[in-house]
Amino acid sequence: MKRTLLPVLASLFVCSAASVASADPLPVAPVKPVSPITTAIPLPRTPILLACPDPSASSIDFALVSRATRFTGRVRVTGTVKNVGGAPYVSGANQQLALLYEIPLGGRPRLVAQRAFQNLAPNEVATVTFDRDWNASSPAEGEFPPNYRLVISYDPDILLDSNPKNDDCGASNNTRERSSSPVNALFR
Ligand SMILES: [Ca+2]
Ligand SMILES: [Ca+2]
Repeated sequence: MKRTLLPVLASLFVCSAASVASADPLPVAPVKPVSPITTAIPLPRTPILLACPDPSASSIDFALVSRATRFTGRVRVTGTVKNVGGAPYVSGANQQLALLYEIPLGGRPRLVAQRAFQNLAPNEVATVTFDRDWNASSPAEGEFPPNYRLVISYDPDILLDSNPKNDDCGASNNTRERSSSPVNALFR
């Protein structure tokens, strides 16, 4: 009797030991204190605006003016010049132009529209538009749509005219080019 009882008691002890072990709460890892970030320099919320006039070729947009068939219609290309500087742009009437070029794939730029602009307050815009027929199933428009280029053109003497209020302080943003492939998406 004693011989058969011992293994049963031993197994009971093992079971109870295991159940006690599993009921133990998991060890909690000590939480490391988060060190405060003292070296990071806070970024400015808005880009630094220079207190000077800066007309820029800010965008080229496409819109469907009217639709004739499934794949054809009339399209408007709009180039937007915006004074992104922190000071007003104040100039003479004929000293600056917004030029819009169409550039076929592998071809030469062709001036398709121009617009004289004059004074621009900060964030004020001037636009130049060009309307044309479009065939989204053609090779020249559907398959290989042209690029459009917006250029701000100044009177060559603009820096010598004794008027600092028309001296563009950012020359790198005076040209923008964009593919017209989004036009074909307007027909889908
Ligand atoms: Ca000037
Ligand atoms: Ca500029």
